Amino acid sequence: VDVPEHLGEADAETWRGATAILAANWTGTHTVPSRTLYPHQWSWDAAFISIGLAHVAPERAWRDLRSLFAAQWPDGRVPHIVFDPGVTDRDYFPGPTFWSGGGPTGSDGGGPKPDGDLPTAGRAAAPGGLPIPTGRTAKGDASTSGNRSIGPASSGNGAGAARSGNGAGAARLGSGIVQPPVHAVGAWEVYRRAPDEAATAELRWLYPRLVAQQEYLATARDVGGAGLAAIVHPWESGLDNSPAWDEALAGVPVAVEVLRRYARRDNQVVSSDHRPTDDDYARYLTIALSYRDGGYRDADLAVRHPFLVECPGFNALRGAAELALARIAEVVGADPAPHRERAASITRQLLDRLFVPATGMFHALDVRTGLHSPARCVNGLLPLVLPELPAGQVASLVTALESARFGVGPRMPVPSYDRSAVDFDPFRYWRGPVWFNINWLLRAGLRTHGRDGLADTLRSALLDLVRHSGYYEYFHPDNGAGIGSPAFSWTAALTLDLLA
Ligand code: 9YW
Repeated sequence: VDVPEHLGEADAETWRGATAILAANWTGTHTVPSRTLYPHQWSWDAAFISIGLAHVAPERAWRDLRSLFAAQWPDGRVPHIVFDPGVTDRDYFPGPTFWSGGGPTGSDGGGPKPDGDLPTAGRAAAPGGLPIPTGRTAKGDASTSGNRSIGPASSGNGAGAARSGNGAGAARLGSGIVQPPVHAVGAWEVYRRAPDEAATAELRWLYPRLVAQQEYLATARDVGGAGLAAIVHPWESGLDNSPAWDEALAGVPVAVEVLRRYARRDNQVVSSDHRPTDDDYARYLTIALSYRDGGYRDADLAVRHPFLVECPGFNALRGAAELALARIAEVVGADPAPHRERAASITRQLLDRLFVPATGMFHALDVRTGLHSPARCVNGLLPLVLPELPAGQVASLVTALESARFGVGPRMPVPSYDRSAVDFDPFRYWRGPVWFNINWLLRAGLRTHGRDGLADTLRSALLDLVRHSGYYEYFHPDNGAGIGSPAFSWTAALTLDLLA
């Protein structure tokens, strides 16, 4: 392992540890977030992972991004999970059978029924994961692994699967929902570390795909009509069980039979105290089934879908992606201006629609009710990544970051939720714990706005966490103890970036 010369022995050890985790989680075509918990490829994880791989194995960074985008749908959406064909719904639920329209997993602990038992009426059975713009469909590939492919119902040419045609490997299927589009930021970070010919060729391949990803979000997902993208599932935010979704979720009926039909698996691998409650999990499945059984169509979402929310984090990252695309456009000979304009307009809409002066933060907006979530969540601080955020809002976000609610201290990074909230929960995922990727973004935002002192404090606090606890998935917000997966890819990757 090549360790940067400026690192002392302790940091060199941290560097080697992080590099080893990324090597262990590399499958040959992509990096899994965690060998034990998340055995497929996750969308926004891939972007953060590429930022770390840029320092130790840029060819793997590009390969990771290619693997993900090889599963892009013809409409531009990038699946939030791209499945490993060797892993079934028994190993991770909801897996390929669920997302491709498969039926209940029964009460036997979560395995999919044989393909022949799956209901087909009214289900989408169209090709998913076609690479754009030059993709081909490999008919029949999907059925050999017992999975049905998914995709926009309108395509209608039968089963198919992603066939990359670019060396990304065998056919892989994806889910039908998305995650925050941080990939242009990732691609730009990888490129700028080593802007050689090979990297330029990678940018050329990715650019039209990244643009299509952004276009999908800007058009099909503009349910509110103001230029902000709506998420159709809490999982699309990346902050799965954040209190930001509580009000919108409360409007979704709890269909207990859903839980009986589909056995959870997440709370069998991880302590159930850390995971969403059964009621919320039933709602997650109900929302996913609504979207899936509507063929993943986005038309008329406003009248038929039970969860539609404008997330400040998701939209801020869309804006950051446009700015990264402007830089990429300059390298590949495209026009950067439309990307800058889009970023400016996203910034304006965020201010208009999601900033709540009374709290001095951004809040999620329920498109169905027109109401803001009252919760102060860390996604409400993420617009700090936007360079055109006006000084007044920057100042109020920094005030929140320095307040007792989020308190960046010399020893502790930013928690996922307001520490003073009555339902702040130090163990339950996005309802309190500290997450590395969010803090990495906040640090970048602080630097963008010239708040270098606070940015440095945050960096030291993050590095202290991994030095003392290891490369965990998330961390206890009071004592810094590691929780979840102990060998988590984005924690390792972003540690490399902080050290480099
Ligand atoms: C799950 C993979 C994913 C992240 C999400 C995080 C978690 C998956 O893990 O969700 O099964 O709950 O919430 O942001 O991409 O690391």
